[in-house]
Amino acid sequence: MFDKLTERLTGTFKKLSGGAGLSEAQVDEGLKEIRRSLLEADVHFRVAREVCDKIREKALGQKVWEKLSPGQQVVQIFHDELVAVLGGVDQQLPAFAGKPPVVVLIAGLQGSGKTTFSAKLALYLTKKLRKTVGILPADCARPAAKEQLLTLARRIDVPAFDSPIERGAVEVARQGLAWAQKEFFDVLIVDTAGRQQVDDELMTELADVEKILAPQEKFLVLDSMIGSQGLEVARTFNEKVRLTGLILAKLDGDSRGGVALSARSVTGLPIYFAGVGEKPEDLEAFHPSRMAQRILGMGDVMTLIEKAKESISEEDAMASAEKMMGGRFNLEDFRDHLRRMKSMGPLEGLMKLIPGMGQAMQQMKGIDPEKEMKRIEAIINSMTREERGNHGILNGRRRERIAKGSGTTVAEINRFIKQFVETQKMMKQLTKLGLGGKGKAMAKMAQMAKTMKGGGGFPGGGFPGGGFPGSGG
Ligand SMILES: Nc1nc2c(ncn2[C@@H]2O[C@H](COP(=O)(O)OP(=O)(O)OP(=O)(O)O)[C@@H](O)[C@H]2O)c(=O)[nH]1
Ligand SMILES: [Mg+2]
Repeated sequence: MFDKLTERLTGTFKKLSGGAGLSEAQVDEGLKEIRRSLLEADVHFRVAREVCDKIREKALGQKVWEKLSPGQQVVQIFHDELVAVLGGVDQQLPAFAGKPPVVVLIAGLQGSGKTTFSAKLALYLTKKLRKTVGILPADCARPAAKEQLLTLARRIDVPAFDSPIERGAVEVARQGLAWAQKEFFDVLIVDTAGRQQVDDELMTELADVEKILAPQEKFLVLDSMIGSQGLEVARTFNEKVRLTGLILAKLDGDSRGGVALSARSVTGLPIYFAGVGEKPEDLEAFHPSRMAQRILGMGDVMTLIEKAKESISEEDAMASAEKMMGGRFNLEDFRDHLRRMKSMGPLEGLMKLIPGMGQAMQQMKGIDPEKEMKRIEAIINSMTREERGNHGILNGRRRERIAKGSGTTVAEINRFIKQFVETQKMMKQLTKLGLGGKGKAMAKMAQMAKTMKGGGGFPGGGFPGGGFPGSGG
């Protein structure tokens, strides 16, 4: 049911995971998306704002982005925030213990899933908690309601009271309680009537029934599909009968999940159970952390972030490598290549992802690849398009102009062009050598980089974002 939300957030975090550090503006950009996703999932606007404010506070407060990438950190913070919104890590189910019979009142709007949940809870209490349970049909508004519950009770083999529904809910409550006491049930589950919407008659009846039964637990069943107006329902019921917990029915449907996220936060009530089907067995304890992970698609988001990073860099690396391999690249290609690399984040981390690069990097110690890249880009930027396409036309006058434009010297330009030409040549030779697969080619290139170190070569030329050891000095 959270598919849509998960999809949106995955996209957002994928975007966030691109850079190395996260600026305040980027955090805000990401949060805008998160907020939009939440609102689209029918999360109450106030809850969405609160969640985002908290994430922002935590994300910006955390200055050191060391172990996790920024995207991952935001995911982590968001995850923790979701868990908190959904009830916290330590949420526990009620024990249903106390002076018997412990009465559990089930309330909610029409069709929300009260009767179904009554049977589900009865099955849970008898099977899981080994309690003796009685079911009291107290929905006197609809004659068929009692029959529905009696049928369910028979199916799960739990005793149910033959309520005199024609005498009204108050009388049913009185007789039902006496029955439960006589039978020594540990728990009495009371299914009540629903309404199209919260009205006074319903509330008065509920209050009267409550007075007689003095229920230990008062659960409100919320249809997960209802959207954020479900919150109004929860609030009103809570005002009248002071609920003790929420149940989310139909969580198996394709609702957008807003109720799950908002209900707890707005009412302050714990969500205890989730209905995940029509059968009495289809009940789950509500786990905030599991739900948060489900919303986030946590595992998936994490691996996606990693995958995205790796596949982008490797694919790019391969594409460039292929071009380089034939020596079919000009200065324009070269600059595009540099730009693409720069937009992908920290060079060092990126280079480590490329097979064979780790070693080559060892050889480049002492050279700041970022700085080097900037310098080279400045040089290429100062060329005309024609020059970038054909370096052969770079005569003395042109070189002088380029040096001025890029804040370098003619000697530097000369050195750079020489290295560029050598790299082209080298790449052509490599191709002639007929290196096998791409991976092998990369390894070979890394090795070349090593041997060329200090020889005025251009070892980084063929590598994505590679440094240019010879060109700096
Ligand atoms: N898929 C799914 N269907 C459910 C779930 N809970 C209830 N339903 C279905 O929702 C419909 C209404 O459920 P009921 O339990 O009768 O709801 P109610 O609140 O007792 O309805 P009223 O007594 O008429 O107010 C039925 O068709 C149930 O089978 C659930 O968790 N998942
Ligand atoms: Mg019912």
